[in-house]
Amino acid sequence: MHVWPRALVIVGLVAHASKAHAGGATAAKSAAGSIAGVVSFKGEAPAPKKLVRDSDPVCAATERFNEDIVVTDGKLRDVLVRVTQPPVFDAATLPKQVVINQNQCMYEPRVVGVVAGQALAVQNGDPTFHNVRATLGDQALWNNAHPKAAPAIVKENVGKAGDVVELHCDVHPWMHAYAYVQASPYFAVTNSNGSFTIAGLPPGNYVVEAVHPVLGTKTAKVKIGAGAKAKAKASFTFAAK
Ligand SMILES: [Cu+2]
Repeated sequence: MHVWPRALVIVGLVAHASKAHAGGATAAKSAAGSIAGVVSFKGEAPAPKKLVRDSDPVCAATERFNEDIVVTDGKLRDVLVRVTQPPVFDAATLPKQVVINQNQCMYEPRVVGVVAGQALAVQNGDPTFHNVRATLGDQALWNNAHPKAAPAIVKENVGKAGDVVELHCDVHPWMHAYAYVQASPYFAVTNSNGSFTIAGLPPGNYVVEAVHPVLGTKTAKVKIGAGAKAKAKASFTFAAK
């Protein structure tokens, strides 16, 4: 007779308990609740700084600006907003790949969320040579040459939930992107309007985390109710460090 190792049983119990805590229900992504809001930047936004890109004529053909902190009318781009104890989800319904393109010698988008198990595909839309070097903190992960017109670089295992994988190009040192590995698809990344919506959440109490690559992390508590109270709001404000 097979005896389950004790550790396995305990892990199973913990997983079940956290599921109940998150939303009180095992929900599909079709639940009616949502958390929407805006991320603002308080104070004077850093002036857009033009990047010097004369080293490569392809890059020099367009004018682009430093994207460490992108503020438009007081709203902050590139903030990843997620619920910290997400309901369960069906991984089979997720897109197989999250795509980052290299366009005008910039990563687009600069910030993505990748659910653990999804692949990351980096495309080269530029008529020039890039390399894509990935790091996790101080750790080197991989480094691929990416000549023009070459197929996408596809990485099946980006990392584990919580990892922040950073992409760099050594040909064009201003290029920098962030792939936040997520435990669930219950996240959104702000566009230049600073707005986000996380949909498909069942009623419950949530801790919502907003993460910016340079400005850090903010959290908020949000309650999703039933019926008319299913559409919850959250807002975050970052300031210069
Ligand atoms: Cu490059």
